[in-house]
Amino acid sequence: MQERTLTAEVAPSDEVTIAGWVHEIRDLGGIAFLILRDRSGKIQVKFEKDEMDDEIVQTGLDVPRESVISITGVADEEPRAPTDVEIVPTAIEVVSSADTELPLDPSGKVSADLSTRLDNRTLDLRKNEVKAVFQIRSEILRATRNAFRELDCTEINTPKIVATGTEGGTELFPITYFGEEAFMNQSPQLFKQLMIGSGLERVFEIGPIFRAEEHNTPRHLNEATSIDFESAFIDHTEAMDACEYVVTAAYEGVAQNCIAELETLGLSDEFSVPDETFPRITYQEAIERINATGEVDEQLLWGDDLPTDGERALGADVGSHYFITDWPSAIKPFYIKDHDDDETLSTGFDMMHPQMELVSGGQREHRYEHLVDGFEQQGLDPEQFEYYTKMFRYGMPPHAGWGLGGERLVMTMLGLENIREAVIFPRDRQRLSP
Ligand code: AMO
Repeated sequence: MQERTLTAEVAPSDEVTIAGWVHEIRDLGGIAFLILRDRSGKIQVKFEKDEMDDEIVQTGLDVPRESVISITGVADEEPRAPTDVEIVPTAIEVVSSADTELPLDPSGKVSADLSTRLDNRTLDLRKNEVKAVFQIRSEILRATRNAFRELDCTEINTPKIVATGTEGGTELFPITYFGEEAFMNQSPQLFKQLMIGSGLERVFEIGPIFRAEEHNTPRHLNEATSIDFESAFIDHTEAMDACEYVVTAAYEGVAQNCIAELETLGLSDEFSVPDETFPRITYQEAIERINATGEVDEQLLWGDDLPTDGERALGADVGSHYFITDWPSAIKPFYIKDHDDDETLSTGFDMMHPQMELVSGGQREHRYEHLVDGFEQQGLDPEQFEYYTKMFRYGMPPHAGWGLGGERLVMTMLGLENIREAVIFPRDRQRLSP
């Protein structure tokens, strides 16, 4: 490819070739301006009609908006230009012409509904405020990975095509695998636990999870990104410490490295990194506080799941990220260990943003007999999970961990109204393409 200078790097008196999208053309009569956009920003290109080659002027002013063009020219200082420099072209090439009618206006002057935007994500991402969300998402993943490394974790990748599910039998997507029934994995849960016995001891994974749930809500996806952590020789309280550390590191990364993006989203003033210690309240206290808010139709009883309106009422009451601990064992999965001194009480925890659940985790059942009993109690056939349970007979240390919803982290951090805004190509009840 011909050498290309990014618009942000163009300095006065440089002779450069720039390439990107036609953002805008302003024809003022004798003089016209084309604004060219690339990943670094925008630059003004000046056409003085009487003093320039007709063909260059014609090409530059006739090219449809959003076409990809390449321009060679000399940069001049120009205080009236948006970046204080403008290019006077000596050559112009239309690299890829855009249709004159676009399904979505990338300048954002004409607004589009979410469905049209998702159908045309390529054009939608040309808007700065949409691009900013995904640049921040990228930073969140970088900062998260970095935090896990600081915690001495090894990054792993586990299979997404599996023979059995773990998070409740009804939420699996079945597929055909060489004539046999298989499923898209709901969680790396069992695999990350298997790595605890391997000697890696501390692992993390950032990858897709597939949930066939019927929910069609602003905070559920059928394909989501799970940020999973698992560590040997820690209990549930230390797993919560690690959770606080990773989530605050994600906020810190964004605060430090996404200043322009936060500004684009109008969040510069209100963005703040949460305090690293999140309040830890028990499930018992949670239901009492929810009941006291009067926001739920029926008073919650021990053993009830927390309804969405209850979670919201409690979140408003607490006002920051917080944990709910000590859940009734009966409503936590088989792989979560009960308290040693009270088998009705689980070591499972949830980490909540005031608006919704972000994380589930707990200390794991590492004692073989208890684990097998747990499968049976949950109506799962332990034989189907033999590949997992048998490793608990060959030296499995106590361990704990958690799973964090990547999109929910992005959504709550940026105050997005719909989780689909935090995924480039969301999968939901209505959407299988693009
Ligand atoms: P859980 O099922 O609670 O736990 O999932 C963990 C976190 O993942 C996110 N999440 C989702 N986000 C968007 N759409 C969905 N359909 C969806 N489902 C889950 C949430 C949730 O808190 N194996 C355990 C974790 C563990 O114990 O380590 C698990 O999967 O933010």
